[in-house]
Formats: sequence, C-alpha cells, structure tokens
Amino acid sequence: MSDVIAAIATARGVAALAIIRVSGPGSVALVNAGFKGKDLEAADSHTAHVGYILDSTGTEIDQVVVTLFKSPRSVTGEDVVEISSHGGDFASQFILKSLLDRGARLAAPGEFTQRAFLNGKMDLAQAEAVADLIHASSSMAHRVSLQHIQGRYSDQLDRLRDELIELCAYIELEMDFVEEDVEFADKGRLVELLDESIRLLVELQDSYQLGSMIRDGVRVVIAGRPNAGKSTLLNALVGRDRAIVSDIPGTTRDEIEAEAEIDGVRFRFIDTAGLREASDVIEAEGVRRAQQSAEAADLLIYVVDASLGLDDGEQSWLETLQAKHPGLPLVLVANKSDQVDGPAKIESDATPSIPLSAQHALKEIDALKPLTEQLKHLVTTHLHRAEASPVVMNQRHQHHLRNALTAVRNARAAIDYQISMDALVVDLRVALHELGQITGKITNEDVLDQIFSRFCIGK
Ligand SMILES: Nc1nc2c(ncn2[C@@H]2O[C@H](COP(=O)(O)OP(=O)(O)OP(=O)(O)O)[C@@H](O)[C@H]2O)c(=O)[nH]1
Ligand SMILES: [Mg+2]
Repeated sequence: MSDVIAAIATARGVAALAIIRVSGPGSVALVNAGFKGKDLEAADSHTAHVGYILDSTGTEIDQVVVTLFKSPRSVTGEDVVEISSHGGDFASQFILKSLLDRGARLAAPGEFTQRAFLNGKMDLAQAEAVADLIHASSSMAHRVSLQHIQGRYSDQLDRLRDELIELCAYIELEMDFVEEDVEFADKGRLVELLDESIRLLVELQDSYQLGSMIRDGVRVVIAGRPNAGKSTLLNALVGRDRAIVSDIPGTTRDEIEAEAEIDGVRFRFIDTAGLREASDVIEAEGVRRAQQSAEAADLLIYVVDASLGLDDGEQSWLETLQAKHPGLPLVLVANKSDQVDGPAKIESDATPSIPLSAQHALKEIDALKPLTEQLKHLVTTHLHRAEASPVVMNQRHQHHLRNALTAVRNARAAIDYQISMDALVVDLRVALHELGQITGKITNEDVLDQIFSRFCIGK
C-alpha cells in the first residue's frame, strides 16, 4: 500500500499563491490533524475550505484554502488534498515541513503522475505528455502535448494494438483447423489487415520528424557566400544583435544559433561561415561546419547578394546538397535589394527568390514578412498534419514504433514467402509487445523510474 506523499507543486519565488499537494490513503486525516477550520474528514469530496494550517506546536502558519479530492475521483486515484497558501518561499515551505512532521513523505519527481498511471488514471504515453507539456517551449509543442494528454494518440495506438491482437487470435484459430498451415482460408483478408497496420505504423513513424521539429524547434540553417548578409539576416530574424556583422568577408567562423517563435512555432536559426575557398585553417573549419549543418537542416535559407547574383559555384553547391538531402526545403533570399535597381531577382530554375534588405529589416521588422510567411508555409503542410492526426514527439515511442513496424513487416513477408504461420504469430506478438510498451500496458520498473524522473517534484 502506498504512503502519503507531499510536495510543493508551484515554482519557488515571490507569487500570489503556492500550492502544496498531498496524496495517499490517509492524506485527509493527516492534513486535518493540523488544520484549524472545518472537520475535513467529514467534508465531501470536491469541496474547498478556508482555515489555518498549524505547525506541530499548534502555531498558525498561514491562512489557506484546502481542496479535497477523495479517492477514486482524484488525479492520482487516491485521496488528494491541495493546500493553496500565500506565495513566497516561507509559507509553503513551513506548511510542507508541518506535513512531513505529521508523517507524510516528500514526493519524488513525477510521483503524483506515476501514481495516476499505476492507478489507471492515465496511460504511460499520457503521463509522458504531461512532462512534455510542462517542458513545452512553443505553443505548438504545448498543443500537441495537450492532444496526447487528452488521449487521441493513445487511442490510435490502442486501436492498432487491438487489431493486431484480433489478427493473432484469428490466425491461431485457423491454425487449429488447418492442417497445412500455409493454406489460409482467407489469406487476402489477412494481407489486407497487415498492410493496414503497416500503413498506420509508417504514418506514425514518419510523424516523428515533425514531432521533433515541434518539440525542439525547426532547425533553419542560413548559408551563403561571405558578406552576403547572413549574420545581418539572423539578427533581424531574432530581433537582437546576436551575430557580429562587418563588411569584411569571412566575419562569421563558428556557428551562431538563436531562436525565435513565429506564430507558435519555434525556429532555431543557425548562422554559418560564408562558403568559399578558405584563406586559413580556422575559416576552412568554419566552411566545413557550415556544410555539415546544411546537411542536417530542417530548412535552408540561402542568402545571395542580389547585386552579384547566384554564380555557378553556388548553383552546383546547392544541387549537390539537394542530391544529398532530398526534400530539404530551400528558401533563396535575394539580399541587399536596396542596392539593385528594379526587382532583385536571382536566376534559379527551381526556386523563386525572395527579395529582401536584411539591413532595412533590422529596423523595420515588417520587411521580413515575405520571408517568415514562406518559412511558415514550408512547415505548415506538416503543421496541418499535427492538428489533424497524432504526432509522435517522444524518442522512446519512436524506438518502439520502429521495432513494431519491423515485426509487422516480417509477418507480412512470412505470408509472401509461405513461412509457417507459427512464425507469423511470433512476429505479431513482438509487435504487440513493442506497442504495449508505449502506452504502458507492458512495462518494467526501470523504464518507469527513468520516465518519471524527468518530471518536476510536485507533478
Ligand atoms: N546595403 C545593404 N547592406 C547589407 C545588407 N545586409 C547586410 N549588409 C552589409 O553587408 C556586410 C556583410 O554583412 P554580414 O551580415 O556580416 O554578412 P555575412 O554573410 O554574415 O558575412 P560572413 O560572416 O563574412 O560570411 C555588412 O557590412 C552589412 O552591413 C542589405 O540588405 N543591404
Ligand atoms: Mg556572418
């Protein structure tokens, strides 16, 4: 049986209120023993009571509001008491101490959520989404985490798992009847069901790229010739003087990263060294890193000095990059448009360019609109998907999904190659085991400890 745990659930520091959370069998009696006010044990669940918390000598610590959530109608499924005290560092600390003096134990990080999971109030994927929501660094990340908490993602995984369980049962039943186990009564149907599971798993797996963009931000690498205005553009995009700008070509050598949120999406802009035959080893290393970064980008902004245009060397650099990293979205910026007469156009067959003056944009943020609109457009198709269907944001889940997909594909191949039905069932069971680990239907203590240790104390 679990004991009573207590923790301060709010952040430290000066604030109007602080919340101390208590959970476990006997938590109402424990708080009641040091509460001057109504008899909490006699009170109904989901009621709030004003009173004083007393320390072990009977001295008043603070006037508080106590809210009761009696088992099983609480977040952990146990008796939960939430004490809302005045903020600041002292009241809540003294109250917590008085609870510990009365026999409560300080909660470990994530222990409330862990109990909610163990008591069947949420599955593991939902519990992990709680941590993701707390750590969300953009409104999109917040939205996707909330979707996961609400269970849409878990529902989809459960449906998939149920279908595979049914499939296993169906095959096992057939095996009881059919002597020659490769000769299936309804092989077509079996293939159809497996293909559908593969399709769903591939879709979930593929969503991870978007999921990590939402979680960690979209990595936008800014590349181009020396002096094209890359660092100026970075500064304009993030609204501060982050990178050194000068008219000496080769100013930026190391990579410079800075973030900005554009309409709910976090972008991580990475300014790089100008691409050219380097004049010294440090610059050469900078160019090498720029190349490497571009290859790992989610999106590339290629900055060209519009008065000079895109030369053959740049053209072929871009082509080589796109061959290496197919599908890499590219935005061509025709910078220094203030220095050209007429429209600053760059000749490029495939990609239209956006005329811009990064220098002007430093003072006039609206000048960036065409560029930021284009950036948004390039991720929007993905983002619509995030709204419409579940997106995998968690690396642990991605790992299990990959294994499940391999197993289902093996099962599918077993049919094509007329391998025994026993082998097919074994593959499906592996897939079930992998999927079960995502939502926590199958789990072990080490994994749980690792997951819940990511949480804050009090959650
Ligand atoms: N006229 C004009 N000058 C610009 C514009 N953008 C940048 N510059 C100038 O061009 C020069 C080079 O700008 P940077 O931003 O340092 O260029 P960079 O591409 O980072 O150069 P490296 O770090 O050397 O690769 C600076 O003198 C800038 O002030 C622009 O839109 N118009
Ligand atoms: Mg620079």
